[in-house]
Amino acid sequence: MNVPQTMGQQFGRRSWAEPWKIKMVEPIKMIDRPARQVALDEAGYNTFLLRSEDVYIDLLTDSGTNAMSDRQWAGMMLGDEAYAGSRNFYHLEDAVRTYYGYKHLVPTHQGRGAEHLISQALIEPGDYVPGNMYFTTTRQHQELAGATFVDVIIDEAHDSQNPHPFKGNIDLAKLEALIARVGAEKIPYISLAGTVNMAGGQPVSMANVRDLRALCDRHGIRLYLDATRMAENCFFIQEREEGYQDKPIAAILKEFCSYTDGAWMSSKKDHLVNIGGWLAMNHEDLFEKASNLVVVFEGLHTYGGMAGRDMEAVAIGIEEALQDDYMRSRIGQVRYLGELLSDWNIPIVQPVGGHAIFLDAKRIYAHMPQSAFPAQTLAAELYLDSGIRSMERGVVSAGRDPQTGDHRYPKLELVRLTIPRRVYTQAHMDVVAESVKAVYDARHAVKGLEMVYEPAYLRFFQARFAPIR
Ligand code: P71
Repeated sequence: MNVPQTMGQQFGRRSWAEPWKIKMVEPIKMIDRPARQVALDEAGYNTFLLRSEDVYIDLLTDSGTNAMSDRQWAGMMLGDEAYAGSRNFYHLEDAVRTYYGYKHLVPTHQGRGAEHLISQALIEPGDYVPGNMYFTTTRQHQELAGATFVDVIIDEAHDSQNPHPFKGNIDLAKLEALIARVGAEKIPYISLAGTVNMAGGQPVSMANVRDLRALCDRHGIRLYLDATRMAENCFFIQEREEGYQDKPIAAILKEFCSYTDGAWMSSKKDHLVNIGGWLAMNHEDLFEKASNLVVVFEGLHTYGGMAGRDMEAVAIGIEEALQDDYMRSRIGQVRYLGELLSDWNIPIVQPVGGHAIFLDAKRIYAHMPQSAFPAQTLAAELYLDSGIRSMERGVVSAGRDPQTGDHRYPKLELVRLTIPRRVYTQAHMDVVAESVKAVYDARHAVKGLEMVYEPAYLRFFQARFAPIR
Protein backbone atom coordinates (compact mmCIF):
# COMPACT_ATOMS: atom_id res chain seq x y z
CA MET A 1 0.00 0.00 0.00
CA ASN A 2 1.16 3.51 -0.83
CA VAL A 3 1.76 5.65 2.24
CA PRO A 4 0.67 9.26 1.59
CA GLN A 5 3.54 11.73 1.80
CA THR A 6 3.68 15.46 2.47
CA MET A 7 5.46 17.67 -0.04
CA GLY A 8 8.55 17.88 2.12
CA GLN A 9 8.70 14.10 2.56
CA GLN A 10 8.47 13.60 -1.19
CA PHE A 11 11.67 15.58 -1.52
CA GLY A 12 13.37 14.01 1.51
CA ARG A 13 13.22 17.06 3.76
CA ARG A 14 11.01 18.73 6.36
CA SER A 15 8.09 20.70 4.91
CA TRP A 16 7.96 24.46 5.11
CA ALA A 17 5.03 26.79 4.57
CA GLU A 18 4.18 30.36 3.69
CA PRO A 19 5.29 32.92 6.33
CA TRP A 20 1.76 34.37 6.59
CA LYS A 21 -1.80 33.36 7.36
CA ILE A 22 -5.01 34.41 5.64
CA LYS A 23 -7.37 36.93 7.27
CA MET A 24 -9.65 37.92 4.42
CA VAL A 25 -11.01 35.75 1.61
CA GLU A 26 -12.70 36.35 -1.72
CA PRO A 27 -15.16 33.69 -2.92
CA ILE A 28 -14.62 32.16 -6.36
CA LYS A 29 -16.90 29.82 -8.27
CA MET A 30 -16.68 27.52 -11.25
CA ILE A 31 -19.29 27.71 -14.02
CA ASP A 32 -20.04 24.49 -15.95
CA ARG A 33 -18.51 23.50 -19.27
CA PRO A 34 -21.42 24.60 -21.53
CA ALA A 35 -21.34 28.03 -19.86
CA ARG A 36 -17.56 28.18 -20.34
CA GLN A 37 -18.02 27.37 -24.04
CA VAL A 38 -20.43 30.31 -24.36
CA ALA A 39 -18.02 32.61 -22.51
CA LEU A 40 -15.11 31.52 -24.72
CA ASP A 41 -17.09 32.08 -27.93
CA GLU A 42 -18.05 35.55 -26.72
CA ALA A 43 -14.39 36.26 -25.91
CA GLY A 44 -13.25 35.31 -29.42
CA TYR A 45 -11.07 32.51 -27.93
CA ASN A 46 -8.90 35.18 -26.32
CA THR A 47 -8.41 34.81 -22.56
CA PHE A 48 -7.84 38.59 -22.25
CA LEU A 49 -11.46 39.08 -23.32
CA LEU A 50 -13.04 36.77 -20.72
CA ARG A 51 -14.89 38.25 -17.78
CA SER A 52 -13.06 37.50 -14.57
CA GLU A 53 -16.34 36.29 -13.02
CA ASP A 54 -16.33 33.43 -15.53
CA VAL A 55 -12.84 32.37 -14.42
CA TYR A 56 -12.20 29.82 -11.64
CA ILE A 57 -8.44 30.05 -11.03
CA ASP A 58 -6.95 33.13 -12.66
CA LEU A 59 -3.39 32.57 -13.86
CA LEU A 60 -3.53 35.17 -16.64
CA THR A 61 -0.86 37.22 -14.94
CA ASP A 62 1.01 37.98 -11.74
CA SER A 63 0.63 41.68 -12.56
CA GLY A 64 -1.47 43.67 -10.10
CA THR A 65 -3.10 40.45 -8.89
CA ASN A 66 -1.15 40.19 -5.63
CA ALA A 67 -2.65 40.02 -2.14
CA MET A 68 -1.50 42.93 0.01
CA SER A 69 -0.50 42.47 3.64
CA ASP A 70 -2.28 43.97 6.64
CA ARG A 71 0.62 46.44 6.90
CA GLN A 72 0.06 47.56 3.32
CA TRP A 73 -3.69 47.95 3.90
CA ALA A 74 -2.96 49.95 7.03
CA GLY A 75 -0.61 52.10 4.93
CA MET A 76 -3.43 52.75 2.47
CA MET A 77 -5.22 54.56 5.30
CA LEU A 78 -2.26 56.88 5.67
CA GLY A 79 -2.51 58.18 2.11
CA ASP A 80 -1.59 61.85 1.85
CA GLU A 81 -3.68 62.82 -1.16
CA ALA A 82 -2.08 66.22 -1.66
CA TYR A 83 -1.58 67.12 -5.30
CA ALA A 84 2.05 68.06 -4.68
CA GLY A 85 4.71 66.79 -2.29
CA SER A 86 2.72 63.93 -0.72
CA ARG A 87 4.48 62.40 2.28
CA ASN A 88 3.95 58.97 0.71
CA PHE A 89 6.08 60.02 -2.26
CA TYR A 90 8.98 60.76 0.08
CA HIS A 91 8.51 57.40 1.79
CA LEU A 92 8.60 55.70 -1.62
CA GLU A 93 11.65 57.67 -2.73
CA ASP A 94 13.38 56.66 0.48
CA ALA A 95 12.52 52.97 -0.05
CA VAL A 96 13.85 53.00 -3.63
CA ARG A 97 17.09 54.71 -2.50
CA THR A 98 17.53 52.29 0.40
CA TYR A 99 16.79 49.03 -1.41
CA TYR A 100 17.69 49.74 -5.07
CA GLY A 101 20.27 52.45 -4.45
CA TYR A 102 19.35 54.86 -7.26
CA LYS A 103 19.61 58.60 -6.69
CA HIS A 104 16.44 59.92 -8.34
CA LEU A 105 12.87 58.68 -8.55
CA VAL A 106 10.12 59.51 -11.03
CA PRO A 107 6.84 57.75 -10.14
CA THR A 108 4.52 56.42 -12.88
CA HIS A 109 1.12 54.75 -12.92
CA GLN A 110 2.66 51.38 -13.89
CA GLY A 111 5.62 49.89 -15.75
CA ARG A 112 4.73 50.94 -19.28
CA GLY A 113 4.40 54.55 -18.12
CA ALA A 114 8.07 54.38 -17.09
CA GLU A 115 8.98 52.60 -20.37
CA HIS A 116 7.33 55.42 -22.26
CA LEU A 117 9.35 58.05 -20.37
CA ILE A 118 12.75 56.41 -20.74
CA SER A 119 12.13 55.57 -24.42
CA GLN A 120 11.04 59.11 -25.29
CA ALA A 121 13.85 60.67 -23.25
CA LEU A 122 16.78 58.63 -24.55
CA ILE A 123 15.94 57.21 -28.01
CA GLU A 124 16.50 59.06 -31.32
CA PRO A 125 14.90 57.72 -34.50
CA GLY A 126 17.28 55.23 -36.15
CA ASP A 127 18.77 54.04 -32.83
CA TYR A 128 19.18 50.41 -31.75
CA VAL A 129 18.23 49.08 -28.33
CA PRO A 130 19.77 45.71 -27.44
CA GLY A 131 18.10 43.63 -24.77
CA ASN A 132 17.82 40.14 -23.27
CA MET A 133 14.75 39.04 -25.25
CA TYR A 134 11.90 41.37 -26.01
CA PHE A 135 8.99 42.17 -23.73
CA THR A 136 5.81 43.28 -25.50
CA THR A 137 5.24 46.73 -23.96
CA THR A 138 8.96 47.48 -23.57
CA ARG A 139 9.69 46.86 -27.26
CA GLN A 140 6.52 48.66 -28.34
CA HIS A 141 7.65 51.84 -26.60
CA GLN A 142 11.17 51.51 -27.98
CA GLU A 143 9.79 51.10 -31.50
CA LEU A 144 7.33 53.99 -31.11
CA ALA A 145 10.30 56.20 -30.17
CA GLY A 146 12.01 55.16 -33.42
CA ALA A 147 14.41 52.43 -32.28
CA THR A 148 14.99 48.90 -33.53
CA PHE A 149 15.06 46.34 -30.74
CA VAL A 150 17.84 43.74 -31.07
CA ASP A 151 17.68 40.52 -29.05
CA VAL A 152 21.12 39.73 -27.60
CA ILE A 153 20.14 37.07 -25.06
CA ILE A 154 22.20 33.85 -24.97
CA ASP A 155 21.03 31.16 -27.45
CA GLU A 156 20.13 28.78 -24.60
CA ALA A 157 17.18 31.06 -23.72
CA HIS A 158 15.41 30.20 -26.97
CA ASP A 159 15.57 26.46 -26.22
CA SER A 160 12.81 25.49 -23.82
CA GLN A 161 14.65 22.39 -22.58
CA ASN A 162 18.12 23.80 -22.02
CA PRO A 163 18.91 23.62 -18.26
CA HIS A 164 21.29 26.62 -18.16
CA PRO A 165 20.97 28.17 -14.65
CA PHE A 166 21.01 31.79 -15.94
CA LYS A 167 19.08 31.70 -19.18
CA GLY A 168 18.40 35.42 -18.89
CA ASN A 169 22.07 36.34 -19.50
CA ILE A 170 23.14 38.64 -22.31
CA ASP A 171 25.54 37.17 -24.86
CA LEU A 172 28.40 39.68 -24.76
CA ALA A 173 29.68 38.56 -28.17
CA LYS A 174 26.30 39.29 -29.77
CA LEU A 175 26.33 42.68 -28.09
CA GLU A 176 29.89 43.46 -29.24
CA ALA A 177 28.93 42.44 -32.80
CA LEU A 178 25.98 44.87 -32.75
CA ILE A 179 28.19 47.68 -31.45
CA ALA A 180 30.73 46.96 -34.20
CA ARG A 181 27.96 46.99 -36.83
CA VAL A 182 25.98 50.13 -35.85
CA GLY A 183 28.37 52.07 -33.57
CA ALA A 184 28.05 52.79 -29.85
CA GLU A 185 26.59 56.24 -30.54
CA LYS A 186 23.50 54.58 -32.08
CA ILE A 187 22.83 52.65 -28.85
CA PRO A 188 21.18 54.95 -26.29
CA TYR A 189 21.06 52.25 -23.61
CA ILE A 190 21.05 48.53 -23.02
CA SER A 191 17.67 47.19 -21.93
CA LEU A 192 18.43 44.49 -19.34
CA ALA A 193 15.55 42.62 -17.69
CA GLY A 194 15.84 40.44 -14.61
CA THR A 195 14.12 37.92 -14.69
CA VAL A 196 13.28 37.47 -18.38
CA ASN A 197 9.53 37.13 -18.68
CA MET A 198 9.23 35.76 -22.25
CA ALA A 199 12.05 33.25 -21.73
CA GLY A 200 10.14 31.67 -18.85
CA GLY A 201 11.04 33.90 -15.91
CA GLN A 202 14.75 33.11 -16.30
CA PRO A 203 17.37 34.94 -14.21
CA VAL A 204 20.45 37.00 -15.06
CA SER A 205 23.63 36.25 -13.11
CA MET A 206 25.66 38.74 -11.09
CA ALA A 207 28.71 37.82 -13.20
CA ASN A 208 26.80 38.77 -16.36
CA VAL A 209 25.76 42.21 -15.11
CA ARG A 210 29.28 42.84 -13.83
CA ASP A 211 30.72 42.02 -17.27
CA LEU A 212 28.05 44.15 -18.91
CA ARG A 213 29.02 47.11 -16.74
CA ALA A 214 32.63 46.79 -17.86
CA LEU A 215 31.55 46.53 -21.51
CA CYS A 216 29.30 49.57 -21.18
CA ASP A 217 32.11 51.58 -19.58
CA ARG A 218 34.46 50.66 -22.45
CA HIS A 219 31.97 51.87 -25.05
CA GLY A 220 30.29 54.70 -23.16
CA ILE A 221 26.83 53.07 -23.29
CA ARG A 222 24.22 53.35 -20.54
CA LEU A 223 22.86 50.25 -18.80
CA TYR A 224 19.23 50.41 -17.71
CA LEU A 225 17.40 47.64 -15.91
CA ASP A 226 13.82 46.43 -16.14
CA ALA A 227 13.57 45.70 -12.40
CA THR A 228 9.99 44.41 -12.56
CA ARG A 229 10.90 40.95 -11.18
CA MET A 230 14.42 41.70 -10.02
CA ALA A 231 13.75 40.61 -6.40
CA GLU A 232 12.83 37.18 -7.78
CA ASN A 233 15.99 37.25 -9.91
CA CYS A 234 18.00 37.75 -6.73
CA PHE A 235 16.56 34.56 -5.21
CA PHE A 236 18.11 32.59 -8.09
CA ILE A 237 21.48 34.32 -7.63
CA GLN A 238 21.35 33.38 -3.94
CA GLU A 239 20.50 29.80 -4.84
CA ARG A 240 22.81 29.25 -7.82
CA GLU A 241 25.72 31.62 -7.93
CA GLU A 242 28.95 30.96 -6.08
CA GLY A 243 29.49 33.29 -3.12
CA TYR A 244 25.89 34.41 -2.66
CA GLN A 245 24.40 31.56 -0.58
CA ASP A 246 24.77 33.43 2.69
CA LYS A 247 23.82 36.87 1.41
CA PRO A 248 20.29 38.18 2.00
CA ILE A 249 18.21 38.86 -1.12
CA ALA A 250 18.16 42.56 -0.21
CA ALA A 251 21.97 42.76 -0.29
CA ILE A 252 22.10 40.91 -3.61
CA LEU A 253 19.60 43.36 -5.11
CA LYS A 254 21.62 46.36 -3.96
CA GLU A 255 24.79 44.94 -5.48
CA PHE A 256 23.11 44.06 -8.80
CA CYS A 257 21.58 47.51 -9.18
CA SER A 258 24.94 49.14 -8.39
CA TYR A 259 26.22 47.91 -11.78
CA THR A 260 23.35 49.64 -13.62
CA ASP A 261 22.57 53.31 -14.24
CA GLY A 262 18.92 53.12 -13.28
CA ALA A 263 15.77 51.06 -13.69
CA TRP A 264 12.14 51.06 -14.67
CA MET A 265 9.69 49.14 -12.59
CA SER A 266 6.24 47.66 -12.73
CA SER A 267 5.47 47.52 -9.01
CA LYS A 268 2.43 45.39 -9.90
CA LYS A 269 4.77 42.37 -9.75
CA ASP A 270 7.57 42.24 -7.16
CA HIS A 271 6.12 44.96 -4.94
CA LEU A 272 3.01 43.04 -3.90
CA VAL A 273 0.54 45.76 -4.88
CA ASN A 274 -2.28 46.15 -7.39
CA ILE A 275 -1.05 49.27 -9.20
CA GLY A 276 2.08 51.42 -9.45
CA GLY A 277 5.50 51.81 -10.98
CA TRP A 278 8.50 54.08 -11.33
CA LEU A 279 11.59 55.10 -13.21
CA ALA A 280 14.76 55.62 -11.17
CA MET A 281 18.17 56.80 -12.29
CA ASN A 282 21.57 58.13 -11.39
CA HIS A 283 21.99 60.25 -14.56
CA GLU A 284 21.02 63.88 -14.00
CA ASP A 285 20.10 64.52 -17.66
CA LEU A 286 17.61 61.64 -17.74
CA PHE A 287 16.15 62.75 -14.41
CA GLU A 288 15.56 66.22 -15.79
CA LYS A 289 13.95 65.00 -19.02
CA ALA A 290 11.82 62.34 -17.33
CA SER A 291 10.65 64.75 -14.60
CA ASN A 292 9.46 67.03 -17.35
CA LEU A 293 7.85 64.35 -19.53
CA VAL A 294 6.04 62.79 -16.56
CA VAL A 295 3.91 65.89 -16.01
CA VAL A 296 2.67 65.60 -19.61
CA PHE A 297 1.88 61.89 -19.66
CA GLU A 298 1.40 60.65 -16.08
CA GLY A 299 0.91 63.41 -13.49
CA LEU A 300 3.00 65.68 -11.29
CA HIS A 301 6.52 64.36 -10.56
CA THR A 302 5.57 63.57 -6.94
CA TYR A 303 2.74 61.18 -7.84
CA GLY A 304 3.04 60.21 -11.53
CA GLY A 305 -0.46 58.74 -11.77
CA MET A 306 -0.55 57.01 -8.39
CA ALA A 307 -2.71 58.04 -5.45
CA GLY A 308 -0.80 58.81 -2.25
CA ARG A 309 -2.16 55.59 -0.72
CA ASP A 310 -0.85 53.57 -3.66
CA MET A 311 2.65 55.00 -3.20
CA GLU A 312 2.48 54.05 0.49
CA ALA A 313 1.54 50.45 -0.37
CA VAL A 314 4.43 50.24 -2.86
CA ALA A 315 6.90 51.61 -0.30
CA ILE A 316 5.87 48.94 2.21
CA GLY A 317 5.73 46.22 -0.48
CA ILE A 318 9.33 46.88 -1.51
CA GLU A 319 10.47 45.88 1.96
CA GLU A 320 8.20 42.82 2.21
CA ALA A 321 9.26 41.52 -1.21
CA LEU A 322 12.88 41.33 -0.11
CA GLN A 323 12.34 39.06 2.89
CA ASP A 324 14.05 35.75 2.26
CA ASP A 325 11.37 33.50 3.76
CA TYR A 326 8.66 35.20 1.72
CA MET A 327 10.64 34.69 -1.47
CA ARG A 328 11.30 31.02 -0.71
CA SER A 329 7.56 30.39 -0.40
CA ARG A 330 6.82 32.44 -3.51
CA ILE A 331 9.24 30.63 -5.79
CA GLY A 332 8.57 27.37 -3.93
CA GLN A 333 4.92 27.44 -4.93
CA VAL A 334 5.75 28.01 -8.60
CA ARG A 335 8.26 25.19 -8.41
CA TYR A 336 5.74 22.84 -6.78
CA LEU A 337 3.44 23.14 -9.79
CA GLY A 338 6.39 22.75 -12.14
CA GLU A 339 7.59 19.59 -10.43
CA LEU A 340 4.15 17.96 -10.68
CA LEU A 341 3.96 18.65 -14.42
CA SER A 342 7.57 17.62 -15.08
CA ASP A 343 7.04 14.36 -13.22
CA TRP A 344 4.12 13.64 -15.55
CA ASN A 345 6.34 14.34 -18.59
CA ILE A 346 4.33 17.35 -19.71
CA PRO A 347 6.67 19.65 -21.66
CA ILE A 348 7.33 22.88 -19.78
CA VAL A 349 10.17 25.42 -19.96
CA GLN A 350 13.13 24.21 -17.89
CA PRO A 351 14.41 25.22 -15.45
CA VAL A 352 11.24 26.52 -13.79
CA GLY A 353 11.52 30.31 -13.48
CA GLY A 354 10.31 32.85 -10.97
CA HIS A 355 6.72 33.80 -11.64
CA ALA A 356 5.11 31.17 -13.80
CA ILE A 357 5.08 27.76 -15.41
CA PHE A 358 5.36 27.97 -19.18
CA LEU A 359 3.77 25.10 -21.09
CA ASP A 360 5.55 24.27 -24.33
CA ALA A 361 2.63 24.43 -26.77
CA LYS A 362 4.84 23.62 -29.76
CA ARG A 363 5.69 20.25 -28.26
CA ILE A 364 2.25 19.59 -26.82
CA TYR A 365 0.55 20.25 -30.17
CA ALA A 366 3.41 18.89 -32.27
CA HIS A 367 0.93 18.10 -35.08
CA MET A 368 -0.19 21.74 -35.42
CA PRO A 369 1.56 24.37 -37.60
CA GLN A 370 2.58 27.56 -35.73
CA SER A 371 0.22 29.47 -38.05
CA ALA A 372 -2.69 27.73 -36.26
CA PHE A 373 -1.66 29.45 -33.00
CA PRO A 374 -0.85 26.43 -30.80
CA ALA A 375 -0.40 28.46 -27.60
CA GLN A 376 -3.59 30.46 -28.11
CA THR A 377 -5.36 27.13 -28.70
CA LEU A 378 -3.90 25.55 -25.57
CA ALA A 379 -4.99 28.50 -23.40
CA ALA A 380 -8.53 28.14 -24.77
CA GLU A 381 -8.59 24.36 -24.14
CA LEU A 382 -7.43 24.83 -20.54
CA TYR A 383 -10.20 27.32 -19.90
CA LEU A 384 -12.77 24.95 -21.40
CA ASP A 385 -11.53 22.05 -19.29
CA SER A 386 -11.56 23.70 -15.88
CA GLY A 387 -12.11 27.47 -15.97
CA ILE A 388 -8.39 28.14 -15.49
CA ARG A 389 -7.23 31.27 -17.26
CA SER A 390 -3.72 31.41 -18.72
CA MET A 391 -1.92 33.61 -21.27
CA GLU A 392 -0.58 33.03 -24.77
CA ARG A 393 3.11 33.90 -25.17
CA GLY A 394 3.85 32.83 -28.73
CA VAL A 395 3.19 34.02 -32.27
CA VAL A 396 0.20 36.17 -31.29
CA SER A 397 2.24 38.02 -28.64
CA ALA A 398 5.24 38.37 -30.97
CA GLY A 399 3.16 40.43 -33.43
CA ARG A 400 4.24 41.44 -36.91
CA ASP A 401 7.60 42.61 -38.20
CA PRO A 402 7.26 46.40 -38.70
CA GLN A 403 9.34 46.16 -41.93
CA THR A 404 7.82 43.14 -43.70
CA GLY A 405 4.39 43.03 -42.07
CA ASP A 406 4.68 39.23 -41.65
CA HIS A 407 3.95 37.34 -38.42
CA ARG A 408 7.06 37.04 -36.25
CA TYR A 409 7.36 33.31 -35.53
CA PRO A 410 9.21 33.07 -32.19
CA LYS A 411 11.07 29.88 -31.31
CA LEU A 412 9.15 29.76 -28.04
CA GLU A 413 5.43 29.09 -28.43
CA LEU A 414 4.27 29.04 -24.82
CA VAL A 415 1.28 29.20 -22.52
CA ARG A 416 1.97 30.94 -19.25
CA LEU A 417 0.39 29.77 -16.00
CA THR A 418 1.28 32.83 -13.95
CA ILE A 419 1.07 32.59 -10.19
CA PRO A 420 -0.20 35.68 -8.35
CA ARG A 421 1.70 36.38 -5.12
CA ARG A 422 0.15 35.28 -1.79
CA VAL A 423 -3.21 34.48 -3.47
CA TYR A 424 -3.65 30.76 -4.14
CA THR A 425 -3.01 27.64 -2.06
CA GLN A 426 -1.24 24.37 -2.77
CA ALA A 427 -4.67 22.78 -3.37
CA HIS A 428 -5.28 25.29 -6.18
CA MET A 429 -1.98 24.19 -7.71
CA ASP A 430 -3.13 20.56 -7.60
CA VAL A 431 -6.35 21.45 -9.43
CA VAL A 432 -4.34 23.32 -12.07
CA ALA A 433 -1.90 20.45 -12.56
CA GLU A 434 -4.70 17.92 -13.07
CA SER A 435 -6.41 20.16 -15.62
CA VAL A 436 -3.19 20.59 -17.60
CA LYS A 437 -2.83 16.81 -17.61
CA ALA A 438 -6.38 16.31 -18.88
CA VAL A 439 -5.83 18.78 -21.73
CA TYR A 440 -2.46 17.21 -22.52
CA ASP A 441 -3.99 13.72 -22.69
CA ALA A 442 -6.64 15.01 -25.16
CA ARG A 443 -4.10 16.88 -27.33
CA HIS A 444 -4.45 14.83 -30.54
CA ALA A 445 -8.08 15.83 -31.18
CA VAL A 446 -7.34 19.57 -31.37
CA LYS A 447 -6.88 21.41 -34.69
CA GLY A 448 -6.06 25.03 -33.81
CA LEU A 449 -7.43 28.51 -34.42
CA GLU A 450 -7.60 31.17 -37.12
CA MET A 451 -7.42 34.90 -36.39
CA VAL A 452 -10.59 36.74 -37.39
CA TYR A 453 -9.80 40.20 -35.99
CA GLU A 454 -6.41 41.83 -35.48
CA PRO A 455 -5.80 45.25 -33.86
CA ALA A 456 -2.79 47.39 -34.83
CA TYR A 457 -0.87 47.53 -31.53
CA LEU A 458 -0.16 44.78 -28.99
CA ARG A 459 -2.59 42.56 -30.84
CA PHE A 460 -2.70 39.76 -28.25
CA PHE A 461 -4.85 41.92 -25.95
CA GLN A 462 -7.80 42.29 -28.32
CA ALA A 463 -7.39 39.87 -31.25
CA ARG A 464 -10.30 37.46 -31.89
CA PHE A 465 -10.12 33.86 -33.06
CA ALA A 466 -12.35 31.02 -34.27
CA PRO A 467 -11.66 27.28 -34.21
CA ILE A 468 -10.44 25.58 -37.39
CA ARG A 469 -13.09 22.96 -38.17
C1 P71 B 1 2.67 40.40 -17.43
C2 P71 B 1 2.75 41.86 -17.55
C3 P71 B 1 1.51 42.65 -17.79
C4 P71 B 1 1.20 42.49 -19.23
C5 P71 B 1 1.82 43.31 -20.15
C6 P71 B 1 1.62 43.09 -21.49
C7 P71 B 1 0.82 42.04 -21.90
C8 P71 B 1 0.19 41.25 -20.97
C9 P71 B 1 0.38 41.48 -19.64
C10 P71 B 1 4.34 43.63 -17.63
C11 P71 B 1 5.69 44.01 -17.72
C12 P71 B 1 6.75 43.06 -17.61
C13 P71 B 1 8.06 43.45 -17.78
C14 P71 B 1 9.17 42.48 -17.68
C15 P71 B 1 7.34 45.69 -18.12
C16 P71 B 1 6.02 45.37 -17.98
C17 P71 B 1 4.99 46.43 -18.12
N1 P71 B 1 3.98 42.37 -17.54
N2 P71 B 1 8.33 44.74 -18.02
O1 P71 B 1 3.74 39.75 -17.43
O2 P71 B 1 6.50 41.76 -17.34
O3 P71 B 1 4.49 46.77 -16.88
O4 P71 B 1 2.09 46.07 -16.98
O5 P71 B 1 2.92 47.63 -15.21
O6 P71 B 1 2.72 48.40 -17.55
O7 P71 B 1 1.54 39.89 -17.31
P1 P71 B 1 2.95 47.24 -16.66
